[in-house]
Amino acid sequence: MKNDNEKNSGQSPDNSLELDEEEQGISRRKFLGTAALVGLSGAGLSVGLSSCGKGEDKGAAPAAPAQPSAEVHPGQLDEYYGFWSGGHSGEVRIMGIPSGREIKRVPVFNPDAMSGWGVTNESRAILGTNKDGSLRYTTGDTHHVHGSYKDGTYDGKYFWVNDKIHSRIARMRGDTMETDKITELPNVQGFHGIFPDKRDPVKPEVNYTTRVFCGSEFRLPQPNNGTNMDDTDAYYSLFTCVDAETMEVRWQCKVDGNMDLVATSYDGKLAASNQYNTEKGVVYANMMSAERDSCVFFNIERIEAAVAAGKVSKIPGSDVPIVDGTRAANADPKTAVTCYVPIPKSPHGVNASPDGKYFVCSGKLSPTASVIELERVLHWFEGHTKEPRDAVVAEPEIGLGPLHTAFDNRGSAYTTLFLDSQIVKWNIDAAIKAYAGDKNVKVVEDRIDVHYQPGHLNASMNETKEADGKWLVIGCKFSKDRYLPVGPLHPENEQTIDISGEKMRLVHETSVWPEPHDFIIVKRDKIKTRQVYNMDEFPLAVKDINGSKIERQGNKVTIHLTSVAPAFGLSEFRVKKGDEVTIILTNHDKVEDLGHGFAIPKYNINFIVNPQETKSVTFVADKPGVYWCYCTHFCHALHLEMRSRLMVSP
Ligand code: K7E
Ligand code: CUA
Repeated sequence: MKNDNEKNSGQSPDNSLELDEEEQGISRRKFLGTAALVGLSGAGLSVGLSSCGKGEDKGAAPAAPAQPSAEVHPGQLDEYYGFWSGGHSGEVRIMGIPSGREIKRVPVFNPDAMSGWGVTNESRAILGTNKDGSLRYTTGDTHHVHGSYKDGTYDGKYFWVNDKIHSRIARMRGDTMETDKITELPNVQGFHGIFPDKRDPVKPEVNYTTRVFCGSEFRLPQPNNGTNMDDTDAYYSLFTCVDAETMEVRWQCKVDGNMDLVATSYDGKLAASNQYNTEKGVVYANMMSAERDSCVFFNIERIEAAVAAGKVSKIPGSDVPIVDGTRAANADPKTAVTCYVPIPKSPHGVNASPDGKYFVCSGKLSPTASVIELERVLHWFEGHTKEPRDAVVAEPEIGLGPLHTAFDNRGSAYTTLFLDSQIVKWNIDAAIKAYAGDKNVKVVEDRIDVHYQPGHLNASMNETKEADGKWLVIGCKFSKDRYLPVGPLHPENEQTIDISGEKMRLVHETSVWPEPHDFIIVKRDKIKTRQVYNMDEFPLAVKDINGSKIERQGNKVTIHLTSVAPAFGLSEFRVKKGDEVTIILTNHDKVEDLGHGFAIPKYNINFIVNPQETKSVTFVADKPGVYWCYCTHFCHALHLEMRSRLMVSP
């Protein structure tokens, strides 16, 4: 283990013994810069795939005392929960960090045969169904998971995740780690960035999350009904505010450009989204012509005042109040609801520093990271500064293809360099001094190769005031040669870096199935889960342990069923062909992890019930014969005997 650590010990590629790392970084950048940027405009972001990270790790960092290890021994628990998006799997995954062990896959937008998500009546009601009873959507695309806040840090109550494909926001409960609500956002496509607010901007007592903000990438004609598709200049996108508790849409704000990621300030006053394609292009080439795009800031208090005053419009077919946040409508800072801060070329990612002072926004076609001082954005809104660009207080050159930035608790930022296949560690204060003209500061503190093409990264407790600067996990988009080949599609690679010292140290990697985008790393004591449900939470519960029975009303049959290992409350039940059958199953077992499954062959039914949980399914008994309903979840020595016989007479 130690040898491995040393081998991958975070030295930058070192072909010359004399150059210091800063100089190397720059020469490497200059060398690659022209070619890579030319490549970008032609062949897309895949340039550099074959040239990166070939055995360049040489030498070891000076041995620091008691270096943290990512190894978690058998029987030991991880120190952090990691909440991972699952990309086009439509799910959320929970990992132990630093070990990288996958602990749970939470079905969100994806039907799931184990839990019965999309099968049970309860989950289908959350997912949404069509008039014919079919699921409204069976696909999803999750990118960003974020947790609810209290006092500037995670409170473990809720987690939200976006669905980019159908513009839905889902909420997962922190105590059961199951999805409990899904809302489809109206009037938008390409819902990508998502971030909860951290407190209310005007009510000091509300020091916790009450809103979730959603950016949308794609501009659309409105109303989007096929009558106005050719006037692409009139397309626009909307920033959406969702109520954290009710999950209802509160308001939307019309903006220019495509919105990407979202960040929120610790005082609740500002939310922001980085933007690309401020050119309003509808084809690729036109989307990257401008030298600068923006990071658009939303003044939450002013938007909500406009909503309260009725200064809103509506799109036919939708009741959501819309505030005008376009540039043209917000030229006067004193009344503006939005502020467009110019940022070099197609930024991807905006992240809030844990000291509450800055947002960092990186231009993926520019080798820079822009540091925006929030105080100065507020000054602009008050009319004290003239240009939104005055809010930029640093813009260091850090490397090629900068995407996302994470932070430690010592003033350093860590940015993924997609094209360089590196993580760069840089100092925020030094960058600000350098921008102000100080030539003697060293901005870049360290670089490390990662494998390969990193997208998101996140540090432990990073997006809170309790950022602890211990672990940094990198979501590498390509694993290439790091795992046994498994056919055309390789896994992706999550690499763990120890950031507790001056030098970054790569200590661990684990494969993940495509495609996680973003993740958060939450100290385990922030999360309070429960393992046993309360039967009273379920209105349909069959509470009497001897209460299993069959009820018939016309051709509607309800089977009230209990489970106690290793038996269901009824060993058989008879219905007639054509009956609409509802099975309500309450698990009376109370022992932690003692769940049962319930599967009906040929009827496409499969779900589990956790201890003290109730679930129901409804189906039409259209196939006569005997069907053995069996327990799918190993529960008891006599688990195979745990069955009930469904008999459908012709
Ligand atoms: Cu893949 Cu946050 Cu959707 Cu960046 S996003 S990499
Ligand atoms: Cu009950 Cu297996």
